[in-house]
Amino acid sequence: MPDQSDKKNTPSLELLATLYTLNQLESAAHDLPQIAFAGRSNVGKSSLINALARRKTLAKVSSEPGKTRSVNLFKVHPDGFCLTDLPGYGYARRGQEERKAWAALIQRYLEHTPSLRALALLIDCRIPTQESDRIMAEFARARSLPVIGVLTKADKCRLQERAAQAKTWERLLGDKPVVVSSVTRMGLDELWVRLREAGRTAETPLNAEISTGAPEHA
Ligand SMILES: Nc1nc2c(ncn2[C@@H]2O[C@H](COP(=O)(O)OP(=O)(O)OP(=O)(O)O)[C@@H](O)[C@H]2O)c(=O)[nH]1
Ligand SMILES: [Mg+2]
Repeated sequence: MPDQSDKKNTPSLELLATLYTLNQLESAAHDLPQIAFAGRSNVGKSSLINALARRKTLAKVSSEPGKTRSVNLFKVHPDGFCLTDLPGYGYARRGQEERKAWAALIQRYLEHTPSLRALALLIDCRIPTQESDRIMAEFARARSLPVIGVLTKADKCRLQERAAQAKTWERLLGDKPVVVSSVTRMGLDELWVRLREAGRTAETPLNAEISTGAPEHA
């Protein structure tokens, strides 16, 4: 049972918008900085958002892949940036038309959200690297979008397996992934630190000049 001080230090999340269509995406025009949670269907994106918020039903979760069908923006308090829960990619059993519509929604979101500051790329620690994950990592690299690698479902994975996956992803992303479990809460504090750092960079360009320590002119 987490103690009260832990709860006080954990930011809270508020559902800000649920967007189903390209039109809604365009008209929403949210200019708050955003960190998108991307990953294959069933990797645990929505569960991780719930675990980060210490809430059970904030984001919709299902054991059946393809649960999240919309782009969902959760505002982080008190920081002011958003975590964006995306539909998962790579779910073969959906109809082709539906998969195309989702892919278009995800792509449009990623390509046309100027306030997107980073991508949290979620990878199931039990599943070998998939082409779709590599494509997503390459997409971010090509746009100089920072990627926070997140290995999910650590509770289901042996230590050795996790370490091997972490190495592979460190090579691909150039940075160590955070290993998490939404069940045991492993790695969540570390992930919050990484997310808050990435969310904060949104504010640095303006302030950076001011906080360099350069002497002021009278
Ligand atoms: N054991 C374990 N199960 C998890 C964990 N995270 C998620 N799950 C389970 O994995 C399944 C899928 O979780 P979701 O959070 O809905 O996955 P998602 O990535 O949002 O899936 P889509 O919305 O379909 O893209 C659910 O049955 C969750 O309970 C975890 O850390 N450990
Ligand atoms: Mg989901």
